[in-house]
Amino acid sequence: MDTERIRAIEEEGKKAFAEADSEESLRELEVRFLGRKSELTGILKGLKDLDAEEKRTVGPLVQGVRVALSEAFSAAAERIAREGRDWEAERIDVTAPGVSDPMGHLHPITSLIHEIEDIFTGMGFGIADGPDVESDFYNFEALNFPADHPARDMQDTFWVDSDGLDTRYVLRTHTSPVQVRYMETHTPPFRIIVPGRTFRCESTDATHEHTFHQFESLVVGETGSVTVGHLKRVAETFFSEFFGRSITVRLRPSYFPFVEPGFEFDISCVFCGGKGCPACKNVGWLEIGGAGMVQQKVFEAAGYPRGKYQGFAWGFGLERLAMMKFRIPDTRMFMSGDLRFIRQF
Ligand code: FA5
Repeated sequence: MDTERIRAIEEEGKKAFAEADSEESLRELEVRFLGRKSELTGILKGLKDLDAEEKRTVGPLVQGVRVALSEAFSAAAERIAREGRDWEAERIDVTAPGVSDPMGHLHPITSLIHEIEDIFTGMGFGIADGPDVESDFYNFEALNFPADHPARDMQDTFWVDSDGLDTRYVLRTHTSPVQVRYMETHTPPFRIIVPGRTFRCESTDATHEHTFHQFESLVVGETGSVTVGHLKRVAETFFSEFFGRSITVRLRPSYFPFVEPGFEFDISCVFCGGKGCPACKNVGWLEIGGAGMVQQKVFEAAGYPRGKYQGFAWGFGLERLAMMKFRIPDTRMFMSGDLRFIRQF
């Protein structure tokens, strides 16, 4: 075996790989020097026919050349890849300001619920909730709206198709049903708030939506321990903190079947402080929601003995409150899904 020839192949191959200047020519050289039909592979295949003495000298020599040529090939491939790169195009300006991904954020109503929950939990209130799809019993019956009672017309109702069910279901028209649900499983004294989504089947306008949010509050204790005075004081404390200014609450007699006495409650105008301005139509007060002392019939529906407990409840619309806080002219904006509106919060 011609060991000179083997060394010559090594020299030739190394030189050729070092001079290769394109991927294409490199591939051709790989076939020529390392391929299945290359001279070197031929020599490797012929090793088996050599005698033992020759095998010992030629074998390691051919293998060594093969390794050396493989390395020369890899080095050339790396060099060509490097030379072929457009460094200018790949330049990275490490001093350029970063581009941040767009981040979502909470809906203004959700943020408001969190804010209100913070204020109330600070006053020792717990937070309760109930289902959006509610039975007639909790939404009406247990709250002293008997079937066919005209008071049911106070709240235009979305009835859920309840064929085949043993009770009728509605999309809850207010958060008050949670009062009864909570009382069924808790014994006074307690104080809770109930933020939640509510639905009414009514024509929409700037102050009416079919889907909106209410905020219920319920405080119950032994008879004589919870009064209308507490209701007024808690409401004033909450609204003053919420609006960041001193707020007075005014109660006007009103009717809700589940409270007695019942009130509409207003707060002193958050814009003019009660002097009179366009926002409060010059009366100095803003209507907020309904309130009252819990009807004994509601306690009874929840399984409490008549006369043992006394409590107050109120419920108000969150969107209306948000409209005052952020000076939003139309309640329908909250549910519009319009990002131009949502992004302002
Ligand atoms: C009620 O829903 C009673 N459950 C409130 C209550 C609770 C009274 C506890 C006594 C004791 P009313 O139907 O007035 O009451 O609704 C309360 C508030 O929900 C309203 O003052 C208003 O702020 C808001 N609201 C009612 N309907 C809509 C509507 N369609 N769109 C937006 N807000 C509404």
